[in-house]
Amino acid sequence: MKKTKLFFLAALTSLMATAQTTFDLDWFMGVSNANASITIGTGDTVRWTWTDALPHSVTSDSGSQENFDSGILTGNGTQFSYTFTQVGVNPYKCEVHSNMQGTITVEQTVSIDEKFRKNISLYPNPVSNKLTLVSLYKLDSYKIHNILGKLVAQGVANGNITEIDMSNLQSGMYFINAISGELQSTFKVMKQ
Ligand SMILES: [Cu+2]
Repeated sequence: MKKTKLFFLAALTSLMATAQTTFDLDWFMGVSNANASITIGTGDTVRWTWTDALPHSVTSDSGSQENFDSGILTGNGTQFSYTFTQVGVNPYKCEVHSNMQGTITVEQTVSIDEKFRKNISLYPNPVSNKLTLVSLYKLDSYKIHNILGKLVAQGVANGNITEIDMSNLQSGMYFINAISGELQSTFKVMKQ
């Protein structure tokens, strides 16, 4: 009985650990390198969506681990997907606009929780007033606990970029809990 349960748990864990993800990136004139760059696991797919009416391509650059090229496509809502299978670094660009570029970093497949965590950044830290949370997963909500574990603030997150006003919190260490569906991750932030 015990062995069966353990086996089931192990099977479930390995299933979760290899779940593949599709990451969405907006692709448009003026996109920043940071917003066009992402860390994924082997077997994950990146899907670029054209969000302006200009012609663009998604084209791997020299030195890229894998070769991919959408060709030059035009049209708001146009999409190009590519599944990365090799560990490595993939700089890419738009062949029409040389300032549109980013990097897809592919690591050995990691759990969804790890991917979630790796694709969230918070700044500034330490923070005085406004904390910005950038996540490639669209966030639903956030919670802030103090060092004693007391919930001191919470709110609805606003998709990929969430701004949190921390101006009325006392100085000290806080734990920011970023939540997206079933996924959540906690980050330490110092309030000045
Ligand atoms: Cu372009």
